[in-house]
Amino acid sequence: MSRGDDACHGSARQRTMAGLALPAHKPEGRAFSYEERHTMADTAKPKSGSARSSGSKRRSRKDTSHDLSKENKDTLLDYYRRMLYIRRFEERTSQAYTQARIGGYCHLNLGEEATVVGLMSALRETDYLFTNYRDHGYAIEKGMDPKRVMAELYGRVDGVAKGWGGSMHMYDTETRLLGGYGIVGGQLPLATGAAMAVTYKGGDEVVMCQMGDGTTNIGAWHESLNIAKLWNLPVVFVVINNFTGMGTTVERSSAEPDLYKRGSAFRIEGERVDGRDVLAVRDTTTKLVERARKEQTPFLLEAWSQRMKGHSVVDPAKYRTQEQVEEARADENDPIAIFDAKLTKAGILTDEIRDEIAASIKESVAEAADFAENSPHPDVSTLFDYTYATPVPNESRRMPADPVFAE
Ligand SMILES: Cc1ncc(C[n+]2csc(CCOP(=O)(O)OP(=O)(O)O)c2C)c(N)n1
Ligand SMILES: [Mg+2]
Repeated sequence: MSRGDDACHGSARQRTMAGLALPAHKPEGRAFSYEERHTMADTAKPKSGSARSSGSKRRSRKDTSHDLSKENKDTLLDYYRRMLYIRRFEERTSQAYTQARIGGYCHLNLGEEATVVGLMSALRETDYLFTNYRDHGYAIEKGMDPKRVMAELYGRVDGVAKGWGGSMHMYDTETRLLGGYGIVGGQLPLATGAAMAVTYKGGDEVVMCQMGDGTTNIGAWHESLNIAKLWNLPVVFVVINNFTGMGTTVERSSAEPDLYKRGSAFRIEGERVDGRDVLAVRDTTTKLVERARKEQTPFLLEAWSQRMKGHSVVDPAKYRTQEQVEEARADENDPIAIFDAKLTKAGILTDEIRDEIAASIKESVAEAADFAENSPHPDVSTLFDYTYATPVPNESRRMPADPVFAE
């Protein structure tokens, strides 16, 4: 067992000392293979045997390609534009972070653009959204002004949360994104509570609760799914499976690595979708969201895709081999390259349109960065303004070392 294994799971000695007869972690624990990931989209319906055993009896890759002639061309180009917007916005964010213009933690949606756009295309404006810390793309897609999202990243007063939240805490009651949460699983009980409020008030809104694969082993997962089903709440739990929680693979952390099945203990129906395919995500999500609205009951959706970079901007992702990194960034896994090829083949996306879209996005993202750069930092006198729900006697705006604290 390596040092890393000890650090994560406790050494054999520690387990003995604790008087526990726990088995050592399975040494064969591993990530899904490339082939397994490719065949995952076939496994939307529960079946015997997990993806783990699929190596020996590989299924043929299902053709999930949509008949584009039935789609509105402008809508398809809009999806393309929105996905590319998130890509360029996140690249600019990464650049600003490495230039120390953005501080704190910072996690990007690179590689998840089709999932973000597909999910958001299935929601009504009045539906609610809760996400984890990987929230920039969702904020833009839910309707927040990208300039204000960038200003939030820069920690400036014009940010959506006045610069106090930063990357992980996008929040806006108007567009109904009720946060960005840095605590893994923190959003689940809140989303469940929001769905209860909707039911209590007799509304027809649906709550979407986004999270990562690593979140499905947190206590709040079990508590929230249980209550959501028990009380028949209109919430769609969405697991973004990028196969890793920081550096730990799904295979290593989940006894049931087919995550869409994880709702079965609560009798919550689950589906899995190829998160690189924007139309597949839109369709599957629309089906579940509308069922949640009509049937007033929760659903579970797993969307899988690859993380193009490390866990956060500063993570060099040394736990992945060069081959795995190349695989994650390859055109055949890149949701934008996949959609570009599809639209080009169908004659919908031409060189001229592509250039036009690219140029307008470049301009808009640059504008967002300029706006953030020119927005003021919050004044130090506002330091305590949003700390307490009710006013506290800090009119003096004195700092912690000042006498008011010594009284
Ligand atoms: C309760 C809690 N435990 C641990 C952490 C540290 N942590 C931050 S992100 C993360 C991994 C989460 O992975 P996943 O849910 O798969 O989301 P992803 O980053 O892959 O999108 C961990 C363990 C935390 N923020 N909160
Ligand atoms: Mg993950």
